[in-house]
Amino acid sequence: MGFFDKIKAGLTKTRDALNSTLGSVFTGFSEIDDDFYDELEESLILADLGVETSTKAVERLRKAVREQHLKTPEEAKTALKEILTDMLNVGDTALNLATTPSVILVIGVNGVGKTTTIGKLAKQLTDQGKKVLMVAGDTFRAAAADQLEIWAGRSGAAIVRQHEGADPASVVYDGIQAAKARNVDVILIDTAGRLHNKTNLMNELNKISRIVERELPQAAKEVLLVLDGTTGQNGLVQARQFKEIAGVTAIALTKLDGTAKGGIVIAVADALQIPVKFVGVGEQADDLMGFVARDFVEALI
Ligand SMILES: Nc1nc2c(ncn2[C@@H]2O[C@H](COP(=O)(O)OP(=O)(O)O)[C@@H](O)[C@H]2O)c(=O)[nH]1
Ligand SMILES: [Mg+2]
Repeated sequence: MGFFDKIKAGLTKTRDALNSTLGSVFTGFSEIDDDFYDELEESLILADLGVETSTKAVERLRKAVREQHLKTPEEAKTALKEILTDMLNVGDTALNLATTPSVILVIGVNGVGKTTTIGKLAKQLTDQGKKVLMVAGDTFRAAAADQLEIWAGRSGAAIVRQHEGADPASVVYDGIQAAKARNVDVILIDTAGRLHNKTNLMNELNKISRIVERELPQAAKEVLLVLDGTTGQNGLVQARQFKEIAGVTAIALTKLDGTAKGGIVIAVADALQIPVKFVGVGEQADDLMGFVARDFVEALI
């Protein structure tokens, strides 16, 4: 299955939901009037674009309709797709892997899909011929490292782990030394996500960042925030907190296959102005997809 078909399949629930609301807006109105805009805004909010982003999108559509003299809802639909695509384009969607090694620190709340996303990334990167090392920085539960171990088996990526309860920063230190010794291309760092204690989490992430900065000052670094797409606007609240504490450079939205609220992707990109670089649409390695704004919007509407 190509990218477009796959993202389309992954977004089935969202598209079905949108079709029943948006679809009737675009076919139910013969002209573009205030009622049209009101119903449009309501269906965007229902798809979880959030009030702020939905309002902004509709404002921009009003402007486009005025300036481009659009007459029919069908023309407005095309313009809306352009606007949503543009709102999603907030930066480079490719990972910055410019140096050897480069570092991807993966953060996010418990259960959102961090470890799975790392495993999928490890598989994809090794398939591209890159040498990958995963660091089991979630030392809170041994199961997290075991889970990475399974992905190491699948992908041929190396893994560095310590005992349960070990200091995550020390595991990261070990991982970096191993990566240097073995000429690794990409270091993927897993972390625990216990957001219930913000200060602890902030200290832990700061400590990890300091080690990375000290040991690899020249390396290309990404801080990849993983968000669970099924949590809707809650994900946005989490994202704001992580943005504040960890200098997020990229976002992965997982579990879009399990939600009718895939519009959250647009809300997140727009509200945070951080590029969504990946979307997860299932549990297999190739279910993590590099993000293409235009294809996403086409698959959505
Ligand atoms: N359907 C689906 N499940 C996913 C996706 N990403 C992760 N999961 C599942 O979500 C659960 C939690 O994932 P995990 O990686 O352990 O989360 P972590 O606590 O953030 O490390 C696991 O059962 C994963 O298989 C996805 O894109 N789609
Ligand atoms: Mg995990």
